[in-house]
Amino acid sequence: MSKIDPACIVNSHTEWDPLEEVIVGRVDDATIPEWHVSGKAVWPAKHWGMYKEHAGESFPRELVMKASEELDNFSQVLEMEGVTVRRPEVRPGDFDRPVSTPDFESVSQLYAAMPRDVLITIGNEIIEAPMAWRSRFFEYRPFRSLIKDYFRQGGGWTAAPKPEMSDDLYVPEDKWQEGAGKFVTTEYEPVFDAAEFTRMGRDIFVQRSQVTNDFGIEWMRRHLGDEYQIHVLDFEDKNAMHIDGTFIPLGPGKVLVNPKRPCITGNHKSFFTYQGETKEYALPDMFKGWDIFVAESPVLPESHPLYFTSPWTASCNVLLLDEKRVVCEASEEPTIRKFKEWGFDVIKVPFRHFLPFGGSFHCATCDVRRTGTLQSYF
Ligand code: ABU
Repeated sequence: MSKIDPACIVNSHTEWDPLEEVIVGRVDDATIPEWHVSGKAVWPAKHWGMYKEHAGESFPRELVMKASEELDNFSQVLEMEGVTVRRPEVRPGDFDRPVSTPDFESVSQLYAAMPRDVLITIGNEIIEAPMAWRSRFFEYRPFRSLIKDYFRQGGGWTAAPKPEMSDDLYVPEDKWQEGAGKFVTTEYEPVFDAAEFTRMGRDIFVQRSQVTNDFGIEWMRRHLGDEYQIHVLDFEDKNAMHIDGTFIPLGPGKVLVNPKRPCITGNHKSFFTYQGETKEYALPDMFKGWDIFVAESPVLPESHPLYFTSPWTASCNVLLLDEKRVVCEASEEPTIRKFKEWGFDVIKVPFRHFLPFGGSFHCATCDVRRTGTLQSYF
């Protein structure tokens, strides 16, 4: 018999149960992190010069301001849909000052824009992730007053072991080579970003990536224990970082997939055409009978600045308010049309100025409570 209490202030088991309470990030004071091999493994090459020359400076202020307005508007939309929204606390100097520990120094920190990267709610517990970038070592801090408040009200709270982040955690830059299955993080100690895990009740899916190592996945497996099964999926993605732009659960028996990053894990194969080519999508057998929805290509112009990620977050990184309602980026017309064809009610929210910071609606949030109980969907 599970000890999980569905009436707890912290309670979330899937990406699709009805959303009751959520944390929405803040992009205020977002600061350019320093150049490091862990970023080189994922950041688009056209922005490398910015990291090398402007670390410690603000991202373009006008962009930060517009992104911040979009987050405020998104929060209001969620509230109008009946969701309670909480926001982190950003204090002056949180990000634009150097970090120094016995193991490393970094000229700056980053932001509190992406709660999904640093926090994950599993059942009645909020887990703080042991993130892999030095610039994100203290990223839990703007969220601590919220987490303490949830803890006081009965929520569970665990901080995974803080990584040392010495040079031993990273492949040195002169040895680093990009390629499928090549990772910049070693197995020196457990690291993961919370957005690497996606939840479908008792089954949780994760990928080994540039920021999540096998040691980190094993930590999560042992921490969660026998009530959960952790499944590792492999995708064709040499810059892999976070599963929520690649493989997105939409409800029991439904998953959204990124056609540019096919899954290469199992024997349950589906086929689709992408840019004139037939692509194979190979999931574990447990997905037999599931609907595989193929994401539409994003319409974001090539010239749009994306400092951290590919444009696919614009079409894939959606937020479900329940099994019917989905929040999509307002300019992504093909994505909106597809979701309507698939039977969803689409809530259109403008988010183009936020996208440059590395994610969309899923990344910018962290579930605190969704109505529901722990179930098996397979
Ligand atoms: N959480 C951000 C996902 C990044 C990407 O898929 O490009």
